[in-house]
Amino acid sequence: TVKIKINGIEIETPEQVTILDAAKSAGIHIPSLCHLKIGEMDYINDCASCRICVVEVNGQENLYPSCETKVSEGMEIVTNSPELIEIRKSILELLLSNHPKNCLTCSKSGECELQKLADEFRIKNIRFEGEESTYRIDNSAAIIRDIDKCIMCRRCETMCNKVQTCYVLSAVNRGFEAAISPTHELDIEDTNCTFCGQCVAVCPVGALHERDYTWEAVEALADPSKTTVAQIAPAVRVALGEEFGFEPGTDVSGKMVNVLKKMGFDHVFDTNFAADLTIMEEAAELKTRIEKYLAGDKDVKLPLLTSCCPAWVKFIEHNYPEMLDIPSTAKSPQQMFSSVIKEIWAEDMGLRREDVFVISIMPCLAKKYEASRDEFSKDGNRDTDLSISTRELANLIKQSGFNFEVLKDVPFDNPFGVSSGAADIFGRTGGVIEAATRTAYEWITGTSLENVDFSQLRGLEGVRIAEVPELTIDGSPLRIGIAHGLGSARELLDKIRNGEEVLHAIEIMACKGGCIGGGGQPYHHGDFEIIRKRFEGIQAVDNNKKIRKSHENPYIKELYEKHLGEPMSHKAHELLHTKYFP
Ligand code: HC1
Ligand code: SF4
Repeated sequence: TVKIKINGIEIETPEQVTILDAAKSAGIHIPSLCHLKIGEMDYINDCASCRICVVEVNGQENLYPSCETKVSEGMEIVTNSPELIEIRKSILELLLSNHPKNCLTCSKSGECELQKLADEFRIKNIRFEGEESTYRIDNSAAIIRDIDKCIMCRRCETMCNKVQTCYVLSAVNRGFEAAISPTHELDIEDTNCTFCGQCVAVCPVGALHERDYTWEAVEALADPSKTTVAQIAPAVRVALGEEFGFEPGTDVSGKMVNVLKKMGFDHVFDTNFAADLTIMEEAAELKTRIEKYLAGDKDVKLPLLTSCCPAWVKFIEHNYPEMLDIPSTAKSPQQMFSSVIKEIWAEDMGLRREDVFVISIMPCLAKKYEASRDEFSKDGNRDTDLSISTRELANLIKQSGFNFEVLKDVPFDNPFGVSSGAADIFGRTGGVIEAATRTAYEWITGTSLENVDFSQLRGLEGVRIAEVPELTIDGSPLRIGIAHGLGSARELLDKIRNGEEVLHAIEIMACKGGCIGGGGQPYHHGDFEIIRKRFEGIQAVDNNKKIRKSHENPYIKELYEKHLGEPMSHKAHELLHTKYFP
């Protein structure tokens, strides 16, 4: 450790930490903007470009960016002199001089880190008036780039290239023309972007944001010719509350159902039901592949990859086209749900599919893109008509004027409102494969599984490999791989391709933490504790469920008895499986 002084206070701190980190652990706040460090995500944006965090060191005239200057023995640091405050104000004014002033109508208003600093430093006029750079708006089904608002902090670039290894965003042009953009200034839709939305999650301003469909939702709810159906993803329920003052991880399902009904949804169903359905198909597929493998079938493909994350699916389509025969062909729960609604439930209700309007509420931006894929529509009518994020739902609730905090709990509607705990954990990393293992164990061994908690599959390391000794294949335990974050996915896939790892099943989720850390969730502003609490919240929901195995969901059994026959039946294939495109 070294001894330093910050603003006259003596502090002992580990060597090799930055002044910013040393100050933070001593409870001293130094404002910063471009800097972001989320250790658990292996994410550090340390380009030191904004200079808001400069400090005085040992009385020198030169100022040092505290985000990249390391502490050393005896250092005397000042973080808050009148000169520093004036310099920070000037930097903010310079940034604002080339920034649109339409904060009131900006998608990030209220969450914008630049706006927050401008407020804290009481910027009331901008001394440096001049030209402003203008770019075209890049619109896609999921993400909008409004580069006029970009402050060149490079956070998105770091996220996309270093954490997600998608290499879509980088700096182009020079000087006043400089911008963060896809190469050749392509539209994001024409690149390898997976729409994971993680760049949006770290953008401090409104330069990157989701395509907002709240108005389309309002219109559908007001249209008397439409029967509106909501389906809500597992991870939404433990994060939505954050927008209304609840602790991260609080399960607000009951209030959410209540408010959606008050807002006019005719039916409020649970995507979790379809997560159970996904397990029926994926576990059956895993069992079949393992049986074929044991029978010596050389063509059988193992490991089986889970396929419910659309950003991950797009990633493998772009980057590993030769491996497209290993993902499960099961559609994601979002898409299974919408197929069942439009092709089975609508008929049972005496409705035409065009009369039913399905709105999915997802923690994810890639779900908007998934819903728009051609294979998920019939005669121009989409299976999932709209997909909105947790943030958009929070906005809709705020607009509706209902007092969310005090609403009573109301259960989901049936028949698609009951789910097992296995479905809840879909929302966190490792959950889909744990859910599949619970069911596959019983189907493969023919015995009942007493302890459903496969704790070896849990955790937050980017790549995890675990064995399930209870379930042996050819005398060796079932070997499972788990990756979250697309960079970790790449690491795992490379090992499989090189033959370094031999696994039976793999779960991949594009976002760190799984869907709980999705690009459509309330902003975490770099605080991974929030994601950890959502993780614990979702686990608690599973722990408290009476039914914790997907195949024990009584409504799932009924759906197979009445409509689908067996998992992997002809009908199940028609409605619940899909294809991938290189
Ligand atoms: Fe997910 Fe899924 S778990 S992909 O993370 O399989 O978005 O929550 O809805 O479809 O169920 C997301 C979450 C979600 C699907 C399910
Ligand atoms: Fe990169 Fe994901 Fe952003 Fe696309 S959505 S640009 S893949 S970080």
